Amino acid sequence: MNNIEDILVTRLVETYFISYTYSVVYLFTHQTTISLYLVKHILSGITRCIQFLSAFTGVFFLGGCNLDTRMSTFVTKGPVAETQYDLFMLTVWVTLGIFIAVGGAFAFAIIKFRERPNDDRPMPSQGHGNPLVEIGLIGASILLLVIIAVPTLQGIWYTHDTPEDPESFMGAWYSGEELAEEEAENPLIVKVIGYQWWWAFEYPQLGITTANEMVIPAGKVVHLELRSFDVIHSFWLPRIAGKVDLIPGRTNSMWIQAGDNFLRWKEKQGVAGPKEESPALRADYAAYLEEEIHNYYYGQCAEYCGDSHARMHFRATVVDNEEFAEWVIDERTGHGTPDGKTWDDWYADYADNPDSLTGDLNEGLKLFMGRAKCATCHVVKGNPRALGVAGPNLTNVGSRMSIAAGWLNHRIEEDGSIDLKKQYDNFYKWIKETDVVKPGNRMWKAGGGGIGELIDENGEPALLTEDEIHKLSLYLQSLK
Ligand code: HEC
Ligand SMILES: [Cu+2]
Repeated sequence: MNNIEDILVTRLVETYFISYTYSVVYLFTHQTTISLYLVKHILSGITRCIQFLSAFTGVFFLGGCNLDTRMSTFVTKGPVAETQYDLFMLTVWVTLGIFIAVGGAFAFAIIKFRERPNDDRPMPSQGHGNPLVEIGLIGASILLLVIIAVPTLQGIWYTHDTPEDPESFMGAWYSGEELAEEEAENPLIVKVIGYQWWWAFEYPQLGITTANEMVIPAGKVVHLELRSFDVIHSFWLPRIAGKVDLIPGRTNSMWIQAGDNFLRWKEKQGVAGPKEESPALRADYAAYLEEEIHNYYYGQCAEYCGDSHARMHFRATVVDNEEFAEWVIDERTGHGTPDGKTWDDWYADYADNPDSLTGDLNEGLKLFMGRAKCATCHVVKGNPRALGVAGPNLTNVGSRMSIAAGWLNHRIEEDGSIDLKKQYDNFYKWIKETDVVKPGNRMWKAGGGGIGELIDENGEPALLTEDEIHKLSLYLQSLK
């Protein structure tokens, strides 16, 4: 979809550059051959060479443009991004029209009225404006602005007002048990909270919180509430929707949807009327939706927010209804102890006889709760004492495809699975030198609470050893 327009735009831009190059080449060769202009004016010849080469490089650079990238706004998914794309295209066409009209008049004037050798044409009459032309141009500009403004305003409202789509109501597709009855007629709500430099995603209806990777059901309306913990951030998931700012002290909202709902899909198929509903059609729609599932979208903070702004990414994974329900249960249940003890027993041993807790995972967990201070900033659901909220929620962090707000990736792009070796390396690298991975981040230094400022009993700096980092990394990998 949208392919023809995509191709057209690329071709237009290319054509523009190619014709520009052409005209430069033309002027250049024309003048040299006919009047040995270049010999006479060798310096201006060199300037022309430079102009020519730079135009030529421009063409090469454009050849590298690929519109189908993972953060492309040209290859869109879902109604919000599509609406924004259509608006963009409308603006492109209008401005292209202006460009051709103005550029055409300009080119015409330059060519027609240029000075020629032995030119004895009289000076054209010098006027100071023509009321008809001026009023006409003002009128045309207003008209063009209105043509752009109306759909722009419509688009703003469209993105803001979460549609009432009965098929997206939680009651219609969500099969988990945690849902309160009064939520049955609401869409899924996700609270997005921006922190320097990561994202929290809360699902208030389901009582879960995750970080940096949101999970959403395919083809369903999802209502977003956007807030900020500190400074202004901006939510931008290019192929699905964007951008709305997260502003301190205020809640903004928008909605997103990955893939079309049944109605919109039918419209696109050209099947008219809300009545058209046959099992075969439903099956086709289900097959379409199946393709949307397991799509993985890349997002980014789009408002400069400090040191590691450029490393404040996030992701959205699209799943089907059943997987979504399973994911919710996983997130709610959280994690047990490494060897299946109850947490009470584990903490009793931890206090009285920590040496009895052996093995890499137990060692890792002991560090996590103790010397390394991880639990003071991180929640791990299930663990009754890992309750810190200064950092991302680490429940199931071992199932996520990336860490450090999407900056360290361990997803295998071909099949969407996790590269375990890389995951281990990423955890290791992150714990060892978070300050290098993300300069300025709040985990390394947090006014004496960060892991870059660990101290021993004597108050001496005591950073984590390689062996400790190894065990912590293994422990984090086990959180899945
Ligand atoms: C002072 C609070 C603090 C402490 C202590 C702390 N962290 Fe963090 N942690 C953070 C913050 C803040 C982030 C987000 C950093 C960013 O992406 O900008 C984070 C991010 C992470 C992440 C990446 C999560 C994700 O989804 O991207 C992991 C994993 C992690 N911490 C593990 C640990 C471990 C292991 C320890 C103990 C060695 C630890 N943290 C100690 C605050 C803390
Ligand atoms: Cu930001």
